[in-house]
Amino acid sequence: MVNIIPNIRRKDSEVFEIINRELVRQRNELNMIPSENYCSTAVLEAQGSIFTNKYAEGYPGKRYYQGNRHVDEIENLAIKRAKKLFRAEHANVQPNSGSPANMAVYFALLEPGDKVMGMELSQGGHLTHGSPVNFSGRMYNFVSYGLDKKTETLDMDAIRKIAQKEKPKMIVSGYTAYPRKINFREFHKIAREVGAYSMADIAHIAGLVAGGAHPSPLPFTDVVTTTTHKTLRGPRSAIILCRKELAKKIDSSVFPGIQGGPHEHTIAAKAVAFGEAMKPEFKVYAKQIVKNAKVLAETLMDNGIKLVSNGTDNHLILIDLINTKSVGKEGMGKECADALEEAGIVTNANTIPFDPSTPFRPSGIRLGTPVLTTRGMKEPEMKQIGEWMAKILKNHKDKALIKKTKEEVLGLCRRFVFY
Ligand code: DSN
Repeated sequence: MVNIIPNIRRKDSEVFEIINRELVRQRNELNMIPSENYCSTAVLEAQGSIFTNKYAEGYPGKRYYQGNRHVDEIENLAIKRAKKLFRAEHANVQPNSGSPANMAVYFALLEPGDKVMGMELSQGGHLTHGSPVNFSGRMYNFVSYGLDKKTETLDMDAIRKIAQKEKPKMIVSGYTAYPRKINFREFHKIAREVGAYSMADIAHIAGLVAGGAHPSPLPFTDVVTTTTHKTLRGPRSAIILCRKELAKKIDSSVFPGIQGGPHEHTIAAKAVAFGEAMKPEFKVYAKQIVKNAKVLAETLMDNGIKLVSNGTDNHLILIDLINTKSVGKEGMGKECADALEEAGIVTNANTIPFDPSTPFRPSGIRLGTPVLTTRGMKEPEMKQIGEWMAKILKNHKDKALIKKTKEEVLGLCRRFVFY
């Protein structure tokens, strides 16, 4: 890894040292943030490529600058691969990130003030799914749906009733903290019944969808957005997939509606990542992410840790610290995540459904297995990690235990070197 940045090393030791410290951190800690991944060095090389030098406002064959013949080749390749990978009629590979991708969809298909249905942020939605502090909640009239209080899972009958009553113009599915399967077909059916567009934001599970480890919302859902750097293991970016008849609206919403010059170096990296995700070994990877998450979830539960919905079907686990006996208090997410980090286990504090505390002091911890699986870890390692985590959560002030665990974590990390 160090070898692929020889020029930074030679020419800017200050920046090199910082990158190197981050490399050591990524190597020596167990990164369990479910929205992160370690992309391949091929993806890194493409993102660091000379395509960063080129302005290419417009789309392949219709650019506002000269000199774009190779840019067109790379963007067309990314589009072709995205469409094939996700069985989509149309792909726009220009969105720079997840939020602008969602913004482009809303701008394309809605008018300010239109009614939209999305999952409440505190129950697993996303800022761009109607949070009042986000442009989405300020520009559109979002009506929220949540989870069933008892099962902590989506109740499609309750969602249908809200849709029938509210008659939204769009229904958004896809979440950032939901550990269970999503019934995209039913979401699309409900949307059709009430005359709404169906939109799925599959950022978290895109890699599972591509690898056949989660049912796909395509080809039937009207519009699908996803970031490319989570389970999909590509560069930090996003894409929009949609039906042919919406293509023109979506494209002009991305450019010139929202963005200027597309980041063609990142588009090159997306093409590389889509190529990787088409390989048979990616299917094995996606399935292993889920197997790992299930074993980790079982181990945590066997060791007295309460999980939202009592388990997982995907890459993600949400710990409910209020109903974990040894913690048993609201607002403990940050304190417990800090203790885990001190031991080299990196997760993030998160709200749990119906959290009585605030998003700033949430009562849960969100974690996942994409990075650990990328590093080659399997079921035995998940058991070990689950036991370490449970011990720390039960004794999060025990500095001696944290120190000892950190050494054990380092030993495990050294056995599974990725970069
Ligand atoms: N920040 C992402 C996540 O962590 O889930 C969502 O955008």
